[in-house]
Amino acid sequence: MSSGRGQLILIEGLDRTGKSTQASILLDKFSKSKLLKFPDRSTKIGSIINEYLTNKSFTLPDQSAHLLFSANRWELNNEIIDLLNDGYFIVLDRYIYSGIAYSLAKFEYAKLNKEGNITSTVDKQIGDVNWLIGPDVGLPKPDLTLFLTIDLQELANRKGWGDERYELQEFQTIVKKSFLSIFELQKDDDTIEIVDVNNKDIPEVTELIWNLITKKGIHQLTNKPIEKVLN
Ligand code: NYM
Ligand code: MG
Repeated sequence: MSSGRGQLILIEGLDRTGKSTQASILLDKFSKSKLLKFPDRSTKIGSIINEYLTNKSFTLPDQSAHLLFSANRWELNNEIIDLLNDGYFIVLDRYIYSGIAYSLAKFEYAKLNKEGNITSTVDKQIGDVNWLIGPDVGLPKPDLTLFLTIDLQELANRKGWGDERYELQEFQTIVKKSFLSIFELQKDDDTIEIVDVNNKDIPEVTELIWNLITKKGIHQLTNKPIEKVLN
């Protein structure tokens, strides 16, 4: 019988790229698995985040909003560690890279002086990747991160955006650039994989993802220690 801990698999991407669909398909491939979605709106901090995302007249400094998303991850820190040690495979639907990418995108977006209640400030912290990663340092680091990427044209053809804060085509264009610039900075990190989902249906994307997972041995229990996010 094999022993060891389960692994932490993160699916990242823009809104409407199929993250949640793929995350739930992936869960069924493991006998012990758990889905965690960030932001987790069910916690105390999550309920403030939900208010921020859904109520455009509820404003917060961008620094505060950023720290709340990180604080929400810390609310689940012990649960993640315990589940992994208990042999669960955890699939994360968004996590630390969404945290950096969406905040960083606000900095660029604010420079365009657009309406739309996306952002409240253009303070330099929000454009500083080192500041942005700071509060997440020490959280469990995913064993594998899959970034689902898509052409913005194809994304625009998918059925409508919701009307939460951030769900604007023009903003998502900038978020995509932010994600790619963050992954460029991490290009020597072999736990990060960019998955091109253009012109692919759901089973094709699942196959791509599953091939990556098995090739890297992420589908098996492991004895490696749980890594931590570093800056
Ligand atoms: N989001 C998500 C952030 O801005 N920072 C974060 O740290 C995380 C985890 O929340 N537009 C944003 C991205 C999304 C929004 O997420 C709500 P979802 O997956 O649509 O519920
Ligand atoms: Mg959304």
